Amino acid sequence: MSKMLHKFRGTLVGALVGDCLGSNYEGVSSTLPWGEVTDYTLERIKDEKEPIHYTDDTAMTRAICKSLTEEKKYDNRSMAKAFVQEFFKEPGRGYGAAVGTVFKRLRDTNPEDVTLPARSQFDGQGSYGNGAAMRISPVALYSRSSSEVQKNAQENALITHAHINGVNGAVLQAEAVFKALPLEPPNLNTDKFIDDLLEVAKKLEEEYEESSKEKEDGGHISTSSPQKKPFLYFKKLKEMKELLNKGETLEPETVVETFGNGIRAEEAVPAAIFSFLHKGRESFQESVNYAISLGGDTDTIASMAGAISGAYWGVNEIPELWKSKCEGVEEAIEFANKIFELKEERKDDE
Ligand code: R7I
Ligand code: MG
Ligand code: MG
Ligand code: MG
Repeated sequence: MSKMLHKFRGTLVGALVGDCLGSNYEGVSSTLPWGEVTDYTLERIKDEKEPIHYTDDTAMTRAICKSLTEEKKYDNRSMAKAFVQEFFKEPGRGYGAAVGTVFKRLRDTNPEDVTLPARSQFDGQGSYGNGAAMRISPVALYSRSSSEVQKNAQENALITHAHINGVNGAVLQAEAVFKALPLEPPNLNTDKFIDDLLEVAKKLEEEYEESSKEKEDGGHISTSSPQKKPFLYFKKLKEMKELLNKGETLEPETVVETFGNGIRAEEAVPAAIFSFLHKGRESFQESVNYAISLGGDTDTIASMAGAISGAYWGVNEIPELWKSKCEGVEEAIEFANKIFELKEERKDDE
């Protein structure tokens, strides 16, 4: 099997097992003792008779895979339709409290512009939840360049998340997966990885400043323009670089103080990238366990850390126990195969 196919499978299976295992703790307010997490993920799940269910993070990831492989291209209308279908088929997968409104509006009004309903969320500021970032890994697999990753991730995020932090969180998570794919473990240059992401964050945040300025210059400050919070991800990535260069194992508390562990994209995405860079260099398993130990939005942080770490390590490095216990592993592998084929075909039209 080609090394890259192995990594495509690792990405989708990694995202899946992170979601399934993390969901056991979603919403715990504090960090979790390492022993508690490993006792659950490496011992207690052995006795599970039923498969460990996936949540909305995976449901939406699968919807993206379905759209890509059916259309054989990136198409935002088809993405929106796939999300709506998936949501109404299984609304009980643990979706964010507000995003259901977007799906209802999409279904009931069938707008020409599928990003319209998301823009009226939260009094017009749009959602800054991590729901766009949590599902984005297939977009990173499908896209051929950083600029394609950014464009597709942004479009995809806008279907549900209009707030700049929700959107940019998805773009950075997609870029992290994209940049992990060509790396050859165990040699991970964390400074280089962060520097590349810093460049992306800087560009995104400058573009946003530029567009806010244009709005003001036009003498019209839109009430629907998202709250200004300049260079938020850039700042967090800078802090991440400093923390990682301390060269010691970092207590989850320190990480949570620095990045947060909540449902906001600006917290969960840095927490996930950090889990990969800090622990994913050792193994896939450590990365996911560490992400869970941060507490808070554990399914989502572990799923995003799992996607990046799976892109880095490949599917064979994901514990067999996890693959045998989580619901939907076969489908994740099939989708990875199909997206891999699709990308191979698209190579020829370059
Ligand atoms: O972002 P979203 O899809 O939720 C994803 C999360 C993940 O943890 C999943 O595992 C699942 O559990 O949910 O859904 P949204 O409803 O758009 O956002 C999630 C939550 O973030 C909202 O329900 C709000 O509590 C909060 N939130 C906001 N609160 C105030 N103002 C998001 N945006 C805002 C805001 O602008
Ligand atoms: Mg979830
Ligand atoms: Mg939830
Ligand atoms: Mg979650």
